[in-house]
Amino acid sequence: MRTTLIAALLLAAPLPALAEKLDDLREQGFVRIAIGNEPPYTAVGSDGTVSGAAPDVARAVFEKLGIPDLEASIAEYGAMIPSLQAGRVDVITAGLFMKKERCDAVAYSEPILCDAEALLVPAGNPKGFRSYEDFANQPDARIGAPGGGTEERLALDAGVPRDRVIVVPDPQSGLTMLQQGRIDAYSLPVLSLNDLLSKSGDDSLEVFAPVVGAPVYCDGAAFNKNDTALRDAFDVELAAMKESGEFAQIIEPYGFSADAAKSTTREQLCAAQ
Ligand code: 6CS
Repeated sequence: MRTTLIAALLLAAPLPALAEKLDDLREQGFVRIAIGNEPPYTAVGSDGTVSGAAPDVARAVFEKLGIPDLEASIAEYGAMIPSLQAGRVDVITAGLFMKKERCDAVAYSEPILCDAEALLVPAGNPKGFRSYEDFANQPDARIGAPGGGTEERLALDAGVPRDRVIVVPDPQSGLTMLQQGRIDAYSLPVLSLNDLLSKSGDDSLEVFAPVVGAPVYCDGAAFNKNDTALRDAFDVELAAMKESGEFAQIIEPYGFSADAAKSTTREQLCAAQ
């Protein structure tokens, strides 16, 4: 009898935490999200409107949880988790790819946006960049990548010296740095570079994808480890949207595959990289 009672009390424990957190957010009227401003994952219009596949999914889920709006703050990828842990944002909805070190630091939802890695290079790819190792093996090759981002980590892990992995603050800066010859290539996920190149109209550049040897990654919404009850409530609504087709209707116009996200799990992704 005693064990059953303790188990029942422990199982009941999350409910007050969830109810309290949801009440706080409903009272606040919005969820504070961290984004990167990297279309089609995330974007902030000139009028301040927030769009992109990640915020659009989050907006739909939180509406179902009774929180009608989002308040976005733009951050470098490497600053997003510290901001979440410090309580400056409620959730990261930015295409922050799941990998073990991040899965240890935050409470991810189930997968949302999946993509391969790519390189923006001069047309014809004259230096033959196909992998991050290629930059390590060419003594003067400089690769641009987001600070604290996956591509920066992949380049460093492939042996590219720190002084040849150039931190790029945002996609427009990366395009300009490449056009000016300050970097030899710029690395972001495929859909981000396709969007950047198509908007630039610069036919002297091309996208090489996928980067040989780099995994396909998926993101999830990333919650503070203390908010696993909120994360679980998010996942319930996300699963229902995946089942109903609403999830695909949101992300596929941006170029993402609903099937890719549905074909994997947080557990698999967090264990893999
Ligand atoms: O999760 C990351 O680190 C990467 N995600 C995106 C959507 N863009 C670049 C960034 O490095």
